[in-house]
Amino acid sequence: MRKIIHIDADAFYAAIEIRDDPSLKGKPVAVGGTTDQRGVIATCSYEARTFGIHSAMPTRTALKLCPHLILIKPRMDVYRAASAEMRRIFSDYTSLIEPLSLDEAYLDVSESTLLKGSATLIAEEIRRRVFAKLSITVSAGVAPNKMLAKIASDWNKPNGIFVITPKMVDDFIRDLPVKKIHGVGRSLSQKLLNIGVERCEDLQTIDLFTLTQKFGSMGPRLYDLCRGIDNRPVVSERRRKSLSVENTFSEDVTSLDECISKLPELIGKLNVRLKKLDASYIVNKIFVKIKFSDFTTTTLERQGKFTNLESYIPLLSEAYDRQPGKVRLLGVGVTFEENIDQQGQLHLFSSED
Ligand code: DCP
Ligand code: MG
Repeated sequence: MRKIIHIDADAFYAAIEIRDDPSLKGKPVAVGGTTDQRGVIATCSYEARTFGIHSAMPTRTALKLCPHLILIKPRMDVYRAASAEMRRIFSDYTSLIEPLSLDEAYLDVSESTLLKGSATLIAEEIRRRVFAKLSITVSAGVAPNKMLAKIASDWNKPNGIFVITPKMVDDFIRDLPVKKIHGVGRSLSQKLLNIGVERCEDLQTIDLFTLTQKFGSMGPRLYDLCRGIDNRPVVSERRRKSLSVENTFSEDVTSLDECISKLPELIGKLNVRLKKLDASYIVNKIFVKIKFSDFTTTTLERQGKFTNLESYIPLLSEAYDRQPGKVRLLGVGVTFEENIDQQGQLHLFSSED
């Protein structure tokens, strides 16, 4: 039997904004784009939610529902930093962490011996530590699998915890509306309603064969989920070894100069993506990739840490000279230092050195 924790921060972007400007506390606050840019709401405080405002709603609509809504532009860098802090706390309990978004992650703590091996105590401690360190609240769900843990973290949101013990699973799942199952969206839940299925208990009466006939590959999955069975493992994010951006041109590029003129945009995109990674990623090589019109591909890499035009032009020139002619695709990228652990410590030497 596994022990899975699902953590989800409450009104994440908005909570960070309120933390950094306490005068916003208790007010309807939304983070999102302005109306003139056809903006949408990324998220909003629970006060704003009482007006019917929610994520992905056009800002224009939100302001109609609540004219005194305080609208704040997103500060992704700050949210990203907060997310990294949270993950650092999680990593004290397990290395099996599967982030779903900046504010959400599954933790498999089955093997943990901390806090007497109690997943509930671990989840409580994580909630306390996140609040102490970041001054935001997170909700937690504890259950024997991912599906149930995710449902559980939503159960007592905001600032809540809910534990589904193995013994509770059968009773809990029976009453659960099928639309609460991850992957059962509006259209599927309508289809299920059309055949008289509203709760998991109703779904349990349909046999595997019929479910597969009606819902294809989703059938067997539904058969399991409505019984509270979900064997998906928690998969930790593999560390990136490299990062690149490339562009396939609508028309072949015919000279080196023209290739060089395409570089600034590519490098710009690369740098935007690099900024999104946490500080533990250290560039050690840069590379270019060229696909020629005959589909042969060449890449050329060089030691270096600067991702600017001056660094890429000589590389590109050299790679282009291998087969001067028409170019279909151009890419620029970097590889990262690999001897770095999750905490961002550089291990160039083993402990004996
Ligand atoms: N987000 C976004 N656009 C969306 C949904 C979410 O930009 N359509 C961002 C803003 C959220 C963050 O992702 O703060 C996390 O998403 P959640 O769905 O977890 O929503 P919140 O954390 O804001 O609220 P809660 O989890 O309390 O419901
Ligand atoms: Mg959240």
